[in-house]
This record gives sequence, structure tokens and C-alpha cells, in this order.
Amino acid sequence: MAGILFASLAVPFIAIWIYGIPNAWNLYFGKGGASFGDPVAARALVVSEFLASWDDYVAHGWGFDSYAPLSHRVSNLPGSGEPLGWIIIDSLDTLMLMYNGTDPLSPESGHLFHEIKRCESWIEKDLSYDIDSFLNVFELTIRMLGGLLSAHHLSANIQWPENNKVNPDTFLTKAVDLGDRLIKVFESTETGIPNSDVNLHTGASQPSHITQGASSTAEFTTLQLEFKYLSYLTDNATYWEVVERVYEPLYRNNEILEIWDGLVPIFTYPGSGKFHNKELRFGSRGDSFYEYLLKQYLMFHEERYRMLYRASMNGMQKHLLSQTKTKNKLHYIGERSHGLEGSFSSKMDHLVCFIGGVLAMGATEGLPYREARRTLQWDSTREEDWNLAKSLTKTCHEMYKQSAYGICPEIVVFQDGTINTEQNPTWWKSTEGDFFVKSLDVHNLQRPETVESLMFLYHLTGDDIYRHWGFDILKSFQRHAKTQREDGHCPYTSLKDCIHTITKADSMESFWLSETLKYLYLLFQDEVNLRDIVFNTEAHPFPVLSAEDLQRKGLKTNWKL
Ligand code: DMJ
Repeated sequence: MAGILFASLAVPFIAIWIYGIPNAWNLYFGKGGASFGDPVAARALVVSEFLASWDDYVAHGWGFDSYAPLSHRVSNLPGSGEPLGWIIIDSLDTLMLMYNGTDPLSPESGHLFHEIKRCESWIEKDLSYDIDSFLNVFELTIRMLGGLLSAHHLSANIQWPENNKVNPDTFLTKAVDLGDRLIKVFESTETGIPNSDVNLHTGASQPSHITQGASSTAEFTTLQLEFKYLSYLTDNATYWEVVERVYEPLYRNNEILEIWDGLVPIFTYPGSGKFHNKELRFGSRGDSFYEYLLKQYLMFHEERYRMLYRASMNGMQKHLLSQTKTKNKLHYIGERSHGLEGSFSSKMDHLVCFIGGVLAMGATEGLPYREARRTLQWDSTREEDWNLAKSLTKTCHEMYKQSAYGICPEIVVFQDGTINTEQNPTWWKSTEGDFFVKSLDVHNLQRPETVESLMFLYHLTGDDIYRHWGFDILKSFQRHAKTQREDGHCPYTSLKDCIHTITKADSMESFWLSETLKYLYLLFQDEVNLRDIVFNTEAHPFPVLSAEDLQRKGLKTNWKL
């Protein structure tokens, strides 16, 4: 026993001798401290960190959509005087999943249940979507409609205490009310491509102010899971029909398959359905267009979307994929601001890190890799996608590991062989030289995309390395983004700077609770059956629907390519 203990302690000291103190410490313990050992303890830690953020919000920000955890300033979203349930609804299914996975006799179980009931009561009694302001349709759909629908789905399936059940209808009733208000936006143009904003009271819509009225392409193509699921639940095909109408003008008017190799520039004019310019990227405003092609196939089994997804992944590999010119040869997805023929930039948003999980799910369709590769449909394309999923997820892990405090900044620029710090003296160079960070990009919003991909890769491979990487990220957040307050609360905040000197930002994004901590929790859960669930882009889980049910309800794709 003593020998084993000694041997295990000796390893880091040998490493210190070889690599020097900081690297050896990071190698064995991660930048955040203790390393991953036990999934049960790791899960308990995620629950306690979730509750640290949540309890502080309940104490000082309850009911408000925007909460500053350090100053306790509260407000609702710009443009809306009224609360939408931004933090409450976005977090509710995380509370439910944690409750479902917690020992019913533990104090945490009672605590989580109490918070679920608090949310249910607020949604039932205090929330009204009759709000006379222009609001972003995409954000409302993925966070609020998505959150209500998954709360409905989970609450119908979780075993609640016999005498104190959570009522799934509460969430569906609100979802229908919100859905009915939101779909007015599809009347805004003849093409069926909506403006970006809608007034929930009047139904009037408004184009985006940013790009001469063009809508973000990812925004109007990331509404489909939510509205199609709403059609399924209500037997009202209207929601399904309106959200699908956007694809025909988009594909036809721009010849996406013929000219763009399946890729889409990030802005589209709703009136004409034509692209605004030629800017191509998998980061902001482009990302979830690709994600929802695959997820519509997975959730509704329509071959059409698999084909479109396939075309887009081929396009990505041909035009946007590259490898660093460093010894690590990391794969990354860059950008082309001036179209397929324009120059290539090695810049990549952290947002792009969702792609590892998507490629892995596209290859395996949710079966563990070992089983998937024995199926008849497995082929060299799936194998390539699978390998790329692993490489890109490794890159995203490196974006944390090679950052100064183990926390990835918002945007990095990969070493494409042309970058040197003499020419760019303000750029920060990562510890192994694979990427650089410009001074405007040093912030961190506690985004989920990397831990999202880790969660998918872990459950598809069973390889503990993904849990180790996720645990390191959790510990880095715990060390640098958490604050011990005098009132005993320990909130988390986004960071203004995670590269030069840790500087806290005094803001908390709802996706910290909705996505980042949920994916971390599921990463440490023993089993997650990825054949049966599809996560919307805000990590709200929906069930995979049966093809027979969909057929019986007459819900199917009708648009022509
Ligand atoms: C989330 O709101 C969604 O995942 C969206 O698709 C883009 N990214 C943010 C979190 O980073």
C-alpha cells in the first residue's frame, strides 16, 4: 500500500524534473487543482456549483432576466420591461435532470425539488408573454420555447413525489401561448423567411438593424426543432409548415448546393431570400444552421436533412478545414469573409467547438462507436467524420489547456505559419504556440460548446479522457470565475479577461446554467442514451420522435429542392 502510494506520488516529481514545475503540475492535476477520479463525486461537484450560482440568483435576482452577480444589479432584457423567464426557464430542465439523478433521500434532492416548484409556480402565476416590445425570435425560441418544451417533456417522465407532482401542462400551455405569438413573424415577408424581431403583443415584426435588414442565417434556420416538436405535441401542423418554408427560397435563390458546396454565408435578406454578402464561418451567425440540419434528421428521420447536412460537411472539409503549422498539427475550422474563392483566415470562435459533438452524432447517429461501426450504414465517410470529431474536440480542449488560466477565450487565431508576435506584439501566444489571442478577444462567457462536445464524445466512446478534460475545465471555472461573498453565496461570473490577468465581468449568461453545467453534469452521468434524445441548440433535451407517429399525424417535409 505504502509502496503504491509512493510510486503514484513519485510520478509527478519525475515529471517536474523533466518538464519543469508549471507544466508538470498541469499535466497531473490540471490548471484548476485536483484531477478527475470518481464520476459520482464529479457529478456532486457540478450540482453544488450549479446551486452556488442558482441560490445566489434566487436570493438577489429572482424573476429578472438579467442579473449581475457581483453588484446584484438586476434588469430585464433591453427593449422589454417585462420578464421573459430568461434565467428561470433556461435553467429549469437542468434542475430537473439533476433532481432525477440525485439520491431522493439526500438534502440536495429536497433542495432541487423545492427550486423546481419555485420555477413552476413563477411560470404559472407571474409570467405573461403579452409583452409590447420587439424581441429576438431566435433567442426566444431556443431559450424560452425550447426550455418550456423540454420542461414539459421531462416533467411528464420524471417520477415526482406522489402528493406533490410537477404538472407538465403548465409548461405546454405557456409554450403554446409563446409559439402563437412568435409565429406571427413568419408573416413578415412573402418568402417566408422571417425578420429577426417580433412584437409579442401586436405580432408586428422588425428587421435587424445591424446589416441593412438582413437576418442572421443561423437564426431563422434554428427554429425548426422547437416548432416542429410543438406541432407534434399539439397536433397543429401550422408551426411545422411555417418553419420549414424558409428552406426553399434559401436553397433555391442562392443555389447553395450548386454554387456554395452546401455552405451558407451568415446574412440573408428576408425579402428576397438572397445572401447579404459572402461571409462564411462556423462561428457566430453560421453555427446552428449546420447543427439543425443534422438534428432535424435525427429527431424526425427525414433523409432530406441528412443529405443537406452531408453536403455542408463536405463543403466545410473542402473550404474551411485546416491544420496548424506547428508540431501538434491541430485541426481547426477557419473563416472566409469573401466567399469560397476569397482569402482564408485561421480565426476560430469558441462557438465552433459544438462541431465535434455534431460530427460524432452525424457519424454514429447516437450509437456507441463500437456498435455504430458494425452497422450496415457505416462507411469511410462516417469514419472520416468520426476521426475529425475527435481531432476537433481535442483542439477545443487545447484551447483551454494552452490558455494562461485553463480557460479558453472567446476567439483564437491558429498558427497558420504566417503569424509571429514581432509583427503582432499585442497578440498573446498560447503555451505551446498553436494559437494566438487578440486583445479584444480575451473575454470568456462560460460558454458550453467544448463541454458539449466532450459529453457526446464520452458517451459515444466510453473513453475517460473526455471526463478528465471536462473536469479540468470545471475546476478552472471554479478557481477563477467563482466569488466567495460575505452573505455566504458563491456566484459565478463571466470574465472580461481570462488571458492576461483574470478580471471578472459581473454578468452571468443563462447558458452557464442551461448548457455548460448541464453538459458537465451529463458528462459524469453513467449512461446517456443518445439514440433517444436530441438536444436543441440551447441544450434543452427533446425526445426522438417515432416515424410512425409523425406519419400518423401527417407531419412531413413538403418543400422542394
Ligand atoms: C447558446 O445560446 C446557443 O448554443 C447558441 O446556438 C449559440 N451559442 C450560445 C452559447 O454559447
